[in-house]
Amino acid sequence: MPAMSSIASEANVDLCALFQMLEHFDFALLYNFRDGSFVHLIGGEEVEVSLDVEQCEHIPTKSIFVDSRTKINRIKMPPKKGEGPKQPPLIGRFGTSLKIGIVGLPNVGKSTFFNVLTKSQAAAENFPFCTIDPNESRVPIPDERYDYLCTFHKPLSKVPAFLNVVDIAGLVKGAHAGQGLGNAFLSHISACDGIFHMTRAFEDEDIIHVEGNVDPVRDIEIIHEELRLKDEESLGPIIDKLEKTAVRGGDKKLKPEYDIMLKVKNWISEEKKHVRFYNDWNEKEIDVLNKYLFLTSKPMIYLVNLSEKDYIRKKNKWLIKIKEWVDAHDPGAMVIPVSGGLEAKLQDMTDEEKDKYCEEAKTQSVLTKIIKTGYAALQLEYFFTAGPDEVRAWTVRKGSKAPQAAGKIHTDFEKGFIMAEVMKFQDFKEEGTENAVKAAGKYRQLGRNYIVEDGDIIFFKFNTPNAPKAAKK
Ligand SMILES: Nc1nc2c(ncn2[C@@H]2O[C@H](COP(=O)(O)OP(=O)(O)OP(=O)(O)O)[C@@H](O)[C@H]2O)c(=O)[nH]1
Ligand SMILES: [Mg+2]
Repeated sequence: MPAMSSIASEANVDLCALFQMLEHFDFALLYNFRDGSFVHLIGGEEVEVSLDVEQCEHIPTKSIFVDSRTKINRIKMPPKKGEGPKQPPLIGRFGTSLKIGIVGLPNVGKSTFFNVLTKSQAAAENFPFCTIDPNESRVPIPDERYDYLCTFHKPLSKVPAFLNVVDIAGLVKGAHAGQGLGNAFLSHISACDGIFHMTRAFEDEDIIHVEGNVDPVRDIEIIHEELRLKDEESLGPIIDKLEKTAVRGGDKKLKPEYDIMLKVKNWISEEKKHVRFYNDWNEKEIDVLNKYLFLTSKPMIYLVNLSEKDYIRKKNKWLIKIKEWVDAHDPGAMVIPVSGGLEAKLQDMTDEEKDKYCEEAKTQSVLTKIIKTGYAALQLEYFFTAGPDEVRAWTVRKGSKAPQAAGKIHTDFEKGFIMAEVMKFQDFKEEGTENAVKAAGKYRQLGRNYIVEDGDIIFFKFNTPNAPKAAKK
């Protein structure tokens, strides 16, 4: 791995000028086109040489070309707590039983990935359209806090949080018009709330590629276009119907909805964009979008399927191209490199074998990160109830208030809500016991406006006659 200076000098870049330029950046990443490697530069001074494709997902939009071979991408530092960018608008079904679908061209490794993710046995063979009916399974969310609580309480019953994942048939060009599995496929995506978009960046002549060669950027565009065209098609009858009632029928109540749908139509059909690319939908617009649940409004996470070798060495010529494409078209979306082959291999090993293999290859599985990212993309989080009877994670929508969270356990908890007694996991771990947390003044009694935070350990107090006993701790 060459030092930053050698890359820069190879590229005939004036180092002083380069550093001056970097002073404006928090953190930068220098990309060498010749070997596809990365170099990190921090604050324009310290040079930390490391190669880390995982960082790809943090690279936002702005890029500066230094010359034809070398390029600097600006990287924003992770936002400080409380001052992060505002969350993208939440468009989608309300509820907590949400699912995320694995979408992509046929034969790119979706079922292989689904199997390792969910420890399932869905058919994954080397021919397009191996999957026809969707396979659905749920994956427990790995969480050290949950593990700690289980070890601490040794409860009779343990219930972690789950991510529901659906393995969907491959999509080909023309699917919106019925090609391949066409509309059936698209309706399976429709039933999902988020998308793991899997692309193939591994070369293997034995594995059939429906487009003839490996080109994940082209493949991403094919999928995007199919989803967009399907939304365009769905829009037609919606607008016709609204026009009939709201415009010609004079139903004034529906006029705002009609106007909103015209705006959506313009965005999808004229601008040729996905619904979620527009960040400024207002509340009324979101209400309408939530009614129709367009395919292109679903949050998308890009999974780049690499060969084991590329994944381990963290290099692949497509990664930066994919990242650039995503930044330009779907800003803010995550790109996560994965190797279905490696993950499948690791899964067949014992824990010791796995540790040894990963240590020797200097690599690690990325499944946990993918699961957590998928869950967060659905804007879900969980709180815990914990005690000797049960340790349990309860899924809620981000931003839920205490009574709503209580309602997840039992509707009576919500109706008769008195207060939430809340411990932060970190306090519990540091203090050692609930009593110690209380003694340290960190056990809080909070009212109905308290917004539950991920990982809170909560005991609800409520008063409803004839209700079951309070949530067990
Ligand atoms: N070399 C290599 N082959 C892979 C990898 N992942 C999957 N494959 C192979 O690619 C073929 C297709 O894999 P599947 O998981 O069935 O692909 P799919 O995307 O579900 O395909 P459809 O259901 O037909 O859309 C199988 O022969 C897999 O063994 C990988 O990371 N590397
Ligand atoms: Mg499949």
